[in-house]
Amino acid sequence: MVATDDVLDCNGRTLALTRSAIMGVLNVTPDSFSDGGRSLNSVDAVPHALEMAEAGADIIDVGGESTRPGAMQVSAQQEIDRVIPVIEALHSELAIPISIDTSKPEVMITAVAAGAGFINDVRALREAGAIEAAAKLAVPVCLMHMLGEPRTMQNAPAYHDVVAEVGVFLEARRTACVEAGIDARHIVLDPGFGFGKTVEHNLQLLRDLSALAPLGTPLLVGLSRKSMLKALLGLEVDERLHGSVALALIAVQNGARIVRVHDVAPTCQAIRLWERVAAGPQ
Ligand code: 7PM
Repeated sequence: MVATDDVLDCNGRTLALTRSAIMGVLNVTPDSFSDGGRSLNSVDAVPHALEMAEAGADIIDVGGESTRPGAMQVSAQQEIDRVIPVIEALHSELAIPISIDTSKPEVMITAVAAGAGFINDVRALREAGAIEAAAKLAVPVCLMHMLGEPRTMQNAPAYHDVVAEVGVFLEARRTACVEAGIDARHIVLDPGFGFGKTVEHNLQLLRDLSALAPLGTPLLVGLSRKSMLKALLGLEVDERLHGSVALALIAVQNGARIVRVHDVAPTCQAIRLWERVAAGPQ
């Protein structure tokens, strides 16, 4: 088991993992599905991020590429044009770390130069040049499991044992990253809920999340507003707040150290209350 520090140094800003951390989602994409078009550009995105920080976010995840099945491909330059003004503004207006949600090495390099201190990559640094770029930038990275590619990942995903297979993939990516020179203490793993998974796969991963924790690396989990809430409760995107809070809380109870959420205030309240209960008599 790899020793993990209780704090991550994110380009000079600290992300404490002594308690669960809340990652607020900031989409800077014209086709983002779940924020009702709120964060279309840097003008709207910056106040929204400040609001999330005020509500208790520990880190803001800025993304300029939609990973929605069937979403348009975006060039590195388009992604840079979308996210860099937002990262620069947030870096000057906020004290918490900023995460860049990208798979492209050019975007990682430009974002970290603009003040980002964490790389969230749904492709787990498998794009050409990404692992080398991340190693050189020396910021923490989140490696996520995805079966296939966004365009096709929901076409009848199948596993023999989803928890074991996701675990093997994450372990292999972690090893590849350490061999490429990434500090093991800078690695965070994510089972990738909804990324090439059926509802049953998602439920099994959530149930057995702690089976991924002995990998010795902090787990990040994203369940906020995801379509399993449609499948299980019939909820449309704008109706998924309560279910999302419940799923985030279950994830933390089962070992998640960072939760990636759209609705920071209610998630933060639920998790802080549970932590106080779990802490026992003071
Ligand atoms: C359409 C489908 C739009 C899915 C947006 C999404 C995760 C992530 C996303 C996650 C990490 C969403 C997702 N999900 N990064 N990026 N983990 N690390 O619901 O689960 O936000 S995009």
